[in-house]
Amino acid sequence: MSQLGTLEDLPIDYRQGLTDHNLVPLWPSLRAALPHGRASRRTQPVLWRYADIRPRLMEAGRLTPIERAERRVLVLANPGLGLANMQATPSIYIGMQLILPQETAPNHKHSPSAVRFVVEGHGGYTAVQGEKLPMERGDLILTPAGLWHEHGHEGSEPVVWMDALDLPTILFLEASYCIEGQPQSVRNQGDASQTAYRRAGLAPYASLDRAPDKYPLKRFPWKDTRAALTDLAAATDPGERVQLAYVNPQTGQECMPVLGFSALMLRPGETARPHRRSSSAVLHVVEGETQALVDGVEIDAGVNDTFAVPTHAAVTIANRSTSRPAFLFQVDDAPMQRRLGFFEEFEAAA
Ligand code: 1HN
Repeated sequence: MSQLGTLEDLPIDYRQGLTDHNLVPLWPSLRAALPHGRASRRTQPVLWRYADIRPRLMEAGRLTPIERAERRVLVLANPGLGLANMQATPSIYIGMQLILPQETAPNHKHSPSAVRFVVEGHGGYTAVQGEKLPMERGDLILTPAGLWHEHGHEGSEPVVWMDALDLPTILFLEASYCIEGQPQSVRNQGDASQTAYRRAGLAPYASLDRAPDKYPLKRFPWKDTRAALTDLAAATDPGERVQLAYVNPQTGQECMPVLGFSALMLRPGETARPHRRSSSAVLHVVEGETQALVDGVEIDAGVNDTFAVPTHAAVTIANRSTSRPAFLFQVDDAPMQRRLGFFEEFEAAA
């Protein structure tokens, strides 16, 4: 490999002439754009503890009325990417949203796609295109690009959920915008999509005569996800991965276009050693105590804690309990990378 020329190698008036005409030589920047062997990352393996987030979120509830926030959210920002950029990883936006009893968060729709994963509290709901979706702990709610959504809270304690959006990509593409709307008139068939697609393998008969819907199922109850993981773990050999992807039940493909969502279980005492991947991820502990090693950084994540996994990272995740399973929710950008044609899984982790 020969040494590439630098900017300083070039005569100053030549460089000035390039600048004057909005031109840039590639070769001084080629190695930075195409590093050998492994992508260079600014994303740090960072842990956000719920114990650090929760009191500050509750304080935000006292400091900022919902009317002055629209969405009362603390964003989990990766310091390696610049806190102001609101990126947990290059492609994944994560926020923790608080809604207090009787509050509503107004109806809107936008070009980024979002999901909500409920962290605590009862009685919250999201209405999507007139369909009222209950939100209980661990439920996954889809609010895809272009669909009207608003939130409300009919319970008596604070409700907190995690928002995961593809916002960084949509912002990077200079394509992010929002439209505000009148409050939705909610249909009396609440949770209709969950009713229609209650069980994998059963679909509404009439759906066979239609082109696949983009988002036929909008709520995935945790009760069912947890039971499915538990049954799968019991029916597979120790060491085999117990991970279920949230999919479009009509197509079997990922349920959203840019980000992917899955739930995984670690058996008591188990350590998962997933292959290194070209995708980045955010992991959130639903139940149990875990210890992860992400590119050599030790991360102890317990219930409701969240951590970032950079692209190309070497990862192991251990369940620290030898008597109880651990459950995690994963957000990754593998769907976008697959569609763009460069998703890779590398050889076994070291
Ligand atoms: C959004 O629409 C919500 O609807 C939450 O609850 C967070 C962050 C960026 C852009 C849109 C919501 C958001 C968001």
